[in-house]
Amino acid sequence: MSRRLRISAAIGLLGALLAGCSRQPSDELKLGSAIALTGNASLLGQDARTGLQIAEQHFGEQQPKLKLVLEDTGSDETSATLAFRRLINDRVVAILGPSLSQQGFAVMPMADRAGIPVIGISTTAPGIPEIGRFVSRVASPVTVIAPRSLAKAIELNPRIKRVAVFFAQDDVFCSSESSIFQRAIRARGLNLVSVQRTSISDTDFHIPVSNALRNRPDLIVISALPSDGGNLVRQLRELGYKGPIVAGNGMNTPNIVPVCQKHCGGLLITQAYNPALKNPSNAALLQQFRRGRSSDAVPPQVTAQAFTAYQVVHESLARIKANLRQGTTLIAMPETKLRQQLLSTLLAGTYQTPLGEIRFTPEGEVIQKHFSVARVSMSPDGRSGRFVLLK
Ligand code: 1QQ
Repeated sequence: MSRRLRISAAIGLLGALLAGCSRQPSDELKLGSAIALTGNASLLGQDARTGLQIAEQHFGEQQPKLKLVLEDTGSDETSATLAFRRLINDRVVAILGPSLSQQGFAVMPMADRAGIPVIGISTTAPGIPEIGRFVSRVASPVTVIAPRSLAKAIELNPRIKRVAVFFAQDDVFCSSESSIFQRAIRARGLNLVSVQRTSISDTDFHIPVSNALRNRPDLIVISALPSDGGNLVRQLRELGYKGPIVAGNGMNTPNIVPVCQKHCGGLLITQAYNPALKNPSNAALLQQFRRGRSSDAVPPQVTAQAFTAYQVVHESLARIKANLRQGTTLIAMPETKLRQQLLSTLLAGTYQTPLGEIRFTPEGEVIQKHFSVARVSMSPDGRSGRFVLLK
């Protein structure tokens, strides 16, 4: 053996001995994420990708190291199925996503059957955590979210009596959100004057808008996805509606701004994320998000939820790793055992995240404390908008 080889072998041995004595050997695991990067829902999926990439940078050098494997679910169930199949075949330790509940009901059972923890980033429809033992979410359910924006609209406009509702009937989340809105409208003694069924692929809303406006509503409540919802808002204003509009969670992204432009101004949308929150995770999210943007840029809700989903998996794996016998690794654990331990550790933990403190019910439902309602405020030229949180 040459002198150089002998020296590097000795250094290697010394390194291994030191690692064995003083700290656990390093681990690198694959973390899957399947989100909508194409199609209507990609306006939401882009926000998720930003949050995942920021989390990957932030947690990147901390053990265990997670390599993010990102797959595009498109905006339909078939593409989501292919994305989930690729991640399952890739033997990822967990899956974050998908973007829509409509896709979640189709693909989360696949991860559940494979025994892979799947954590919903933005899937808020009722029934998601109940899909199976391995299914949880960091997105608070629409039952908690929807009534808040309605309450705010009434607080701001106490004379509201007549409400018209629009919902995309071909998306399970939009239908269930609308049922919740409609129940809350009736429970407040308001008059539901019109219910208009639309589609997530609609671009022309002249007929449903005219039908609704004939009933002289003084509030309009929309459950739609970003591009159909944005077009609907624009056409409501173009056809003369001047009253308040409540938009549901499917339109909760600044990416609606290029669609409804100046007409987005005034929309009321409940937020599960408050950028003013002070904790280290949110500070990290804000700092990375603002790189290359303005110093007061605000991450969208889905960006914060995606960061949070990554964080809870990373912290849970770090906890499991800290309890391993000296010298052993997560990658050496049987895959099934590691995934089961990840699930039980994840559900047992409490996390300080950009969404505030969160934890989970035994069924995998997120428990989150704070919410607010934002009003969209547009620049005079209608080119840019901000989600301003109301008191
Ligand atoms: C769901 C949702 C999305 C429309 C918002 C990201 O909440 O499908 O459950």
